[in-house]
Amino acid sequence: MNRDASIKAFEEAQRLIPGGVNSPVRAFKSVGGTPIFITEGEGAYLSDVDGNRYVDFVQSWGPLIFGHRDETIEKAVIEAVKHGLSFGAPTQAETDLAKLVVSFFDSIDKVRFVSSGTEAVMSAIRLARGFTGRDDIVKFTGCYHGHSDSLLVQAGSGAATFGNPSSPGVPADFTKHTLLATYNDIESVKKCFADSKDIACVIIEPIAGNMGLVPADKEFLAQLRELCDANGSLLIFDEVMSGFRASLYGAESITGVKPDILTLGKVIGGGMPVGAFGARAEIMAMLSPDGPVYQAGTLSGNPVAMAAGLASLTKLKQNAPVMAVLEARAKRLVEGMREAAKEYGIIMQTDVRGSMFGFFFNEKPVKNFADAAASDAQLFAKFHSGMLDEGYYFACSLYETGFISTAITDEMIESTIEATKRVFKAITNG
Ligand code: KE4
Repeated sequence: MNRDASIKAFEEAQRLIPGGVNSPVRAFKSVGGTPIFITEGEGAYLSDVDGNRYVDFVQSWGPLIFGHRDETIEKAVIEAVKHGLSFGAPTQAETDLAKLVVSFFDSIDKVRFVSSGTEAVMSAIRLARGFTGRDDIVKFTGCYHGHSDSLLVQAGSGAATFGNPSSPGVPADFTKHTLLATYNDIESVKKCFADSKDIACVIIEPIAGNMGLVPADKEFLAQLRELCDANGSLLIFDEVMSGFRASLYGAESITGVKPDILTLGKVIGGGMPVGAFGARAEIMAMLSPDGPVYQAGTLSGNPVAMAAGLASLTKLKQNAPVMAVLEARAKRLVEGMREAAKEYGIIMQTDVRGSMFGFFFNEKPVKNFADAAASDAQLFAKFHSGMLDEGYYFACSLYETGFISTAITDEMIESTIEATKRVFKAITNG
C-alpha cells in the first residue's frame, strides 16, 4: 500500500508539532511505521492522503458510534453553526443535553460540561476532595484518566502504595496524595485504606479500556463500593470511554454498583470536544458558583458541541436496540479473529462489552495491567501493520480498545475476519 504522501506529511508535521501529532498515541510509536494522515471519514471508512481507504475500528478513540459524517449529527452541527460558534453565556442546548445525560443514569442528578475527558476527571477529583475535605486519592495501575498532574502516577518502590510521577514535569509533591492499587485486586485497595485515613475518593474505569479492554469483576466493584462506604470516601466511575459504548445506562446498569461521581466524554460530544462529570445533588452543590469548589471553562457547554452531543445521544436513545446489534458484531469479530489466529497457532484473549472489543496476544486471561503487559507486543505490531495494509484501521497500541460503529456491517466484519487470516498466515509463514 502506497504511503508516500503520509510519510511526507509526517516529516513536515514533525518539524512543527512535537512528534508530529497532537496526542502521543497517534504517532504509531508502539507499532512502528508512519501514522496515516487522514483526509476524510465517511460512514465506516477513513481515507488517507495517498488515496487509501480503511474500515475504521478506532472512530476517533470512541466518540463516533454512528460512524463518520452521520447525517443527523452533521445536520445538527451545521444548523448550530448558523446561529454562532460560542457565546460564553448559558444556552438552552446545555440544559437540554444535561437533561438527556442525567436521564440515562440513576447515580446522577446534575452534570457539568467541560471540553475534554481530562478536564472532567480533574474536576471530579477536585470535587471529591472538596466534598470530603480529604486529600488522598486511589487509582489503579493501567487505568488512564487523562493527563492531569495527580493522575500521571506510576507504581512506587516495592509495596509502597503511594505513587511517583510517571512523567517529568510533575513534581513529586503533586502525586504524594495519589495511591496506586491493582485492578481486580481488592486486597490492594484495602492496603491503601490501611495506609491512609485521608482518602477522598477511589477512581476507576469500571470497564477499563486503556490497558486494552479489561472489565472489572462485578464482585470487585461491589467490594470497592463497600470499602468506600465504610471509609466515607467517594467512588468515581470514569466512563469517558465506556459511557454509551459498553451500555446506554452505564457500568452501574451492568454491575449493579453505583458510583458517587461519574465522568463522561467522547460519545456525548458526537465527535466534538465535550467532557462531563455528574453526581447526586448534594455533591454537585459543592461546585462553584453554588459552592466553594472552583471549576470553569471558556468553551464549556459550547453550543455547537452541545448540538453534536444532543444529536448523538438522542439518536442513541431513539435506537436503543442498536447496542445489541453492535455487541453481536463485536462478538462475531473477536470470535472470528480468535479462530483465525488459532489456525496459525496463535492464542488470543478477547473480550467485548457492548460496542467495545479488545484482544491480547496472550495465553492467559488478562485481569490487570501486569497481565496485559505480558502480551506479545511485537506480534501486535505485526498484526496492526498487516491489517493496515489490508485496509483495516485498528488502534495503534495493544493498550487501547476497538470499537464497532453502526456503519460497520456484517459483511465488513466477515471481510475483516478474512483479512486477519491472510495476516496471520503471512506473520507465521503459515
Ligand atoms: P481526553 O482528555 O483525551 O478527552 O480524555 C481523557 C480520558 C479520560 N478517561 C478515560 C477513561 C479515557 O479513555 C480518556 C482518553 N482516552 C484516550 C484513548 N485511550 C484518548 C486518546 C488519546 O489520548 O489521544
